[in-house]
Amino acid sequence: MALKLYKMDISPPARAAMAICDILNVPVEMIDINLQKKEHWAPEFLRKNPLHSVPVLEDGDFVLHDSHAILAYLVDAYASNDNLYPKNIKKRALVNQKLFFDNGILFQRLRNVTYEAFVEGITKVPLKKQKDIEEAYGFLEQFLSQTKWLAGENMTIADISAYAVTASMLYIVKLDSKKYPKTLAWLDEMRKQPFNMKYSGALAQFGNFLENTLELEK
Ligand SMILES: N[C@@H](CCC(=O)N[C@@H](CS)C(=O)NCC(=O)O)C(=O)O
Repeated sequence: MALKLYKMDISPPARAAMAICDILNVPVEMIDINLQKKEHWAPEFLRKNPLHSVPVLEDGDFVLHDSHAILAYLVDAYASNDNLYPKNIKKRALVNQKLFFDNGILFQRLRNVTYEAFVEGITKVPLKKQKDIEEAYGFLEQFLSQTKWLAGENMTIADISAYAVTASMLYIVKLDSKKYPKTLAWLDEMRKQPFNMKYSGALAQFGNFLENTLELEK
């Protein structure tokens, strides 16, 4: 039975979930949830995810929300090897660490700006929120100065998650290539991956919305 993925293309966590489906080449039915039309507040969607967020995965009667949990589950369940989410407990711990970093820090700093703009129509972005994003670039630069990819010498699901978020953040705060050369090189590498190229249109659409809507405090 095909998997079902409830998603919205411009959502970074949803794009990460879509990317892993492509990488693993699993049959999946993609179902659009339009946040601006408040489809995520429909009772049948809230039964799948009380947190009213995309993405949500259904694998038969197993329902899973949160992109990080979805990426980890899909690799465990459907990948032919463990490269993207190593079974070795120390390697896996480092991937988990960066997934939690993405969920707790990177994504929250993006969401602090985008949720207000997209859902509540608040378009002014105070300096503090811009500085928080800049600080997040600094964290990425430190990680990527230690290893080529976020969790070691191979690409993992942590890179897929963090790229989806960071690529969107760039439309709010530009990345200074002199200050963040490792992050720039990582972004270039990620951008070239076929699973990201496929969604570059959705990313650009989100970026246009941000660039045309946000008013950055100087
Ligand atoms: N930690 C969650 C975050 C998901 C999330 O917040 N998605 C946003 C779209 S980018 C959403 O659906 N927001 C609607 C809402 O929170 O009501 C994940 O990784 O899946």
